[in-house]
Amino acid sequence: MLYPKLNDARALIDLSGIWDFKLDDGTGFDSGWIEKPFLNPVKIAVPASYNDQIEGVDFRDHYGWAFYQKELMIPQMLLEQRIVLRFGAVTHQAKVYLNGKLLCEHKGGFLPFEAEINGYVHPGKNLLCVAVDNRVDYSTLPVGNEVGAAFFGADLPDIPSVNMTKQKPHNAPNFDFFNYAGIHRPVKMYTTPWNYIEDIVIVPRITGKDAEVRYTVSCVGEGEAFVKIYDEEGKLTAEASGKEGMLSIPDARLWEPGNAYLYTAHVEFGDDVYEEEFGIRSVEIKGTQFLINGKPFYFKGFGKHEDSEVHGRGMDNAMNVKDLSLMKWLGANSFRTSHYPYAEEMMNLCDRLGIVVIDETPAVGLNFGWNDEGYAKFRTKEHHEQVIRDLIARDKNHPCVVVWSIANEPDTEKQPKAAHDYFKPLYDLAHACDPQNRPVSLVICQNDYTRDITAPEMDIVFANRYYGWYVFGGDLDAAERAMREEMKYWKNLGKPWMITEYGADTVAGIHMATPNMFSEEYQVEYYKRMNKVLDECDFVVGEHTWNFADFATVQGTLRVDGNKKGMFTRQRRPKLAAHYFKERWHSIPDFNYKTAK
Ligand code: BDP
Repeated sequence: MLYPKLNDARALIDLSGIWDFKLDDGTGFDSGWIEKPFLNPVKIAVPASYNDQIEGVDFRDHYGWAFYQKELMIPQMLLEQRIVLRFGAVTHQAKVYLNGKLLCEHKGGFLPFEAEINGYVHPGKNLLCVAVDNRVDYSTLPVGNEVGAAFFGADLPDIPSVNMTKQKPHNAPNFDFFNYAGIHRPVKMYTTPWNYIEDIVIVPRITGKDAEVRYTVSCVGEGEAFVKIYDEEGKLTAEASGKEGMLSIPDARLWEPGNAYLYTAHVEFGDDVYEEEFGIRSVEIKGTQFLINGKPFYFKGFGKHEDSEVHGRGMDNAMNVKDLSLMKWLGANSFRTSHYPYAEEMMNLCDRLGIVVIDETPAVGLNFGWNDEGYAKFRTKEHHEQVIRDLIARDKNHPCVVVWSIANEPDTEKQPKAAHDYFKPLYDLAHACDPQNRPVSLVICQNDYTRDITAPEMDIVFANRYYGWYVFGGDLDAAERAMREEMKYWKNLGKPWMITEYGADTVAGIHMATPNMFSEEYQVEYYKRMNKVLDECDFVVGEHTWNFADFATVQGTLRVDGNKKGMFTRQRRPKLAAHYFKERWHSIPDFNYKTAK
């Protein structure tokens, strides 16, 4: 899916701003909320989560539908073209109405969707209404526990005062981040000519000093397609006609981590024009190495979240720029979009700044928790297939993306065969969808790894490990021994292995000469011990700490004002560990770290 752009052929209108808003009271769909402007609406900013913008538990912990409205002015001249309304992401489910009529519906809170609106609007004032559902359950990604009051209560002794049927229906996320909701990413209206470019696929291949670029342009309507490739100085380097073909780029400049170079494919089709940026780089796995442009790459960076005060999970360009700037400051070169696809604006920035991305689907929470029915309970398969298709369709041309992560911490141990039957087809699907055929993996959790038959079949092993925190918390000697012991097992697999999460909750400001858990010193000691083991293993191709910054979670006895495993506070102030990693990562090169030893 193309990112909306303003150009000679296309108009673009950003609908960000203050919208009208109402939480559903159970009557929203039946009492005309989608047809008539609200009386006394709440004013709310778009894009952003609604939860933290307005005070009160009702907003923060709302369960179910909420309604957004906006008056949509359509100038007559716009109607001469095809008009598309596009949402960057609405979390988790959306129904969009124009002048009371259902325009489109979308399931999944982290990927874009769009619809042509010409048949739904008239010149002048129109009413746009977006209904948003934040409920998570066994059919959604991320997964929520189905804590119907009766279900939860069923396990409890029959004591009237603690009977859980007293609880209001609420979300019970099976994941460790706050279930923010709302119109999270920009809403845009753009136009195209009636015959238009629908999609562009670019597959570069390095051939010695030169490169070949295979392209496909999908178009709607009649016409001929032309493609011109420009370099960063605006010099024409190759051109071709036809909807698919191969272009040769002599003396190609490569896209490299930390040293990005972007070409522009200028595509014309009839009256339509679109410019897609792309990079020339290769990604390949050879033995235990992860190669970018033929050289062994070492991932230094983070698992992240899209999370900040007030905005919640709302797209925040300033925060994205800041986070990448802090990564450069630290000498990091990469991150994983844990635990859902990030905003397109962030992906564009990573292309431009040469930051390497592991691109993850929203499949988190596919583990059994306290309820042991296993895989049979999940109703996610079709939706999971859909998010893999849509994620790859959105991000396929990004040079920054080097691996697809199809899930975070599913249970691959208690029912190894059921897990394999669920994930192997999804792994195959991801490969089949990606024109660049990047490596595919999933992220495994701390468990009896010897029982797992799924991870060993992935192209690279991604493992989250918490020795020294959830396992052997406070005992770093035991933690180091356990980690070293486990690595012997993985060494035999003969595949590249990367730690995708490791960390210790750390409350900024707690200092100790003899480090205890939660102190800044413990976080540093913990990382030193783990890194010692990682450095001993030549098949380890990267270290992503958990997490880049402290982030909001559901309330609970394990979380003091959120998850505190950040290397930065939620306000992006560095903890002691940031200074330790700054030194470490600036001394680890992006390429040949292990091979040079
Ligand atoms: C891992 C999860 C991550 C959590 C982290 C933690 O992948 O989402 O936030 O543990 O507990 O299991 O901090």
